[in-house]
Amino acid sequence: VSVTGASPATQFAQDIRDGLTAEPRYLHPKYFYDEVGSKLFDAICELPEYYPTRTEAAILAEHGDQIVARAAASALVELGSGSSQKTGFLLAPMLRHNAGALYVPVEISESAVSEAAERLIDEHPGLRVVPVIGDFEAELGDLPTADARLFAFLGSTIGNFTPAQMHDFLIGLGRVMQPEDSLLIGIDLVKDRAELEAAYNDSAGVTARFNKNLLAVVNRELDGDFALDDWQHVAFFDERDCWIEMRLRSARAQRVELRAIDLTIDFAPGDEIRSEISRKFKRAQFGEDLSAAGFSLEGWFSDNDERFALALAQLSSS
Ligand code: SAH
Ligand code: AVI
Repeated sequence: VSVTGASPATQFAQDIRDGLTAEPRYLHPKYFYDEVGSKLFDAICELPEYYPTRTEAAILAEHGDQIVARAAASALVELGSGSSQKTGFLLAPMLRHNAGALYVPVEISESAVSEAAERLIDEHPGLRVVPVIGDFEAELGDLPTADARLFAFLGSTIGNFTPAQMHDFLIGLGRVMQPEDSLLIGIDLVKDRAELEAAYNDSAGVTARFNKNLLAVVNRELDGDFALDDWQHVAFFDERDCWIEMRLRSARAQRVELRAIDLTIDFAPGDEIRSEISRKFKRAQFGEDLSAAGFSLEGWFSDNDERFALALAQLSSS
């Protein structure tokens, strides 16, 4: 099983060069997740301020059975599965209906997926796991087939796409899905600014370490010399675009060299690099976004405070 595209190393070098020479500068958030970054993300999920993970887990605990029953699926394809902490809420009911159910995690972080696969096989006897290590934004090659598959994209990772990227991603997904398949998407909902901003500015500083780890990844892969202590973590809610924006801000005048790609960049004090956006959604708009990409919204599961939601969708029948 494979995904197609340029070799990961070439793609990485190209993406970093493009992002750091663009105006404004950016880095692609998929590069957060080396082994250290994946562990830091897991630590974020445990933070008191980071409500999305525990809220989504509670929704899945309550509605997982019903979601799986409605999808009538014998395979779960999970995009950006990470350490698969919430996946059991879908796998357990699936295995009750179909003892030979199949789990297909699609993940860029090999370390996260191999640990998760071992644990899940231990916890769910009979489960078959076929990991796909690769980029879910690339053409999704030959995914395993089944009578009906449930595609899951949890954690509001879809919010890390711009609106245009999200549209293209959904169109691509529609092409690899069959009419019998279903799609479950976790989305973080618009709420009070203070609560949103606290989730990305935790008092223990874990999100700041996660953000700066992106520079450590670039240093390692491209023989770079970003000095992590000379960069500040910035995260704020941009009301106009309705997203949290994370940036890395240069604390002083500095020159950075990425020797492997012969790139030298001078940063002034206060210069910034955008490292992530994390969109916050509203139900009506999300339904429209789904239909614009050829899906219809079939189910909506949320917590009482409407902090987070799971949208269940199918390909529109036309
Ligand atoms: N689904 C988990 C993890 C979310 S973190 C949860 O809900 O907690 C986002 C995950 O998506 C990370 O594990 C990261 O490695 C993966 N990821 C991000 N961009 C990716 C890409 N383009 N292709 C494949 N995986 C990606
Ligand atoms: C994976 N993704 C949905 C997380 C988010 O909230 O956008 C990544 C993250 N960034 C900072 N904290 C968590």
